[in-house]
Amino acid sequence: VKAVSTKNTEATDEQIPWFPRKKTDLDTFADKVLEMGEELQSDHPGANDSVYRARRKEITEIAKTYRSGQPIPEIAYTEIEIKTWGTVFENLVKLFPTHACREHQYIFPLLVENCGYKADSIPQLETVSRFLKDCTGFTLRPVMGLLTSRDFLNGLAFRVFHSTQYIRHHSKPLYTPEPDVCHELLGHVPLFCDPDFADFSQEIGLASLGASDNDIEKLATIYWFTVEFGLCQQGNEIRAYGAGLLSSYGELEHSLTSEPEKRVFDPNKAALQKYPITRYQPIYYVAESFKDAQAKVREFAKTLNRPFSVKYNPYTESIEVLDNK
Ligand code: HBI
Ligand code: FE
Repeated sequence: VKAVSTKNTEATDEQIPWFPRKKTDLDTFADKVLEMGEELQSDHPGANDSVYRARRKEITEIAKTYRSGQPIPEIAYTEIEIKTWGTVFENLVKLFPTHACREHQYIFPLLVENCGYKADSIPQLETVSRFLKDCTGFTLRPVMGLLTSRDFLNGLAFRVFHSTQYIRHHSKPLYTPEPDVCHELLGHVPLFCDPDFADFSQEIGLASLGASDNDIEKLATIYWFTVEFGLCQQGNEIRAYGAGLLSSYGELEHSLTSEPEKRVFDPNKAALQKYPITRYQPIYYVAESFKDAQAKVREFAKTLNRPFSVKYNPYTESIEVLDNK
């Protein structure tokens, strides 16, 4: 194995970018956030609301000081926040029976029963994380905002999903320009409860460890077309499994109409596909199954240029680096 940098540095020909070797290494990502972490961009619905900004700061402070293994502190959500959640919740549950994939439909009632998913209360990340751990070994870890693609994908290698804990601004309950607790809990969490989907997601994460910047870009694009905006074939029907769809009333409906183009999932093609981020997707990829998607991503990962392979050891919660590719 070539020299592995000990700091977070850019990839060079001689150097493999630093990557976390054990789960606790993810603590180093805690205060590394991109835009809209503590400071909201001017076009954000909450940008000029000082009460909202102060609230965000209060909540992101938890993520900043969180360390691996600790219970995630509870948030006493306000009436306004709960009302926003309720609006999103009520709208989405109307579409789930006809639009969500069978894995989502199977787990959703269990989240209602075990984690208190309902319109008039926002589930706590700690409660959800414990349930998720029982299902697939995935856990949640609070995050201040958007991480780099590299850091975010690296977390998946350890079956860790970085989750925001704050909620979108109440002025636009069905819109958010960034992940929030509605997107994480209603979109992502149900799928991470599925063993095949969990394996698929970890596969992308493992491929991202020590990958070149160019390969990170490809893996992030595959993540976009699967974990965020994926559709899947279920019998004669196409259904949604991507969290960006399952947490957006408008796009969930749009995705299953005949308007957007639907293509069979092929990571080699999806990795290079351009996509818009501020409007509904014009193209969706349809997976045959999560097992099939995982096998395809594993084959794809072998074509990336990384001079070693990795294996996750769940007993030590650490990565084993294998010299041969
Ligand atoms: N960071 N906190 C957080 N949540 C995400 O969903 C997220 C991210 N960073 C990058 C990202 N998603 C994706 O767009 C891909 O780049 C992996
Ligand atoms: Fe997401």
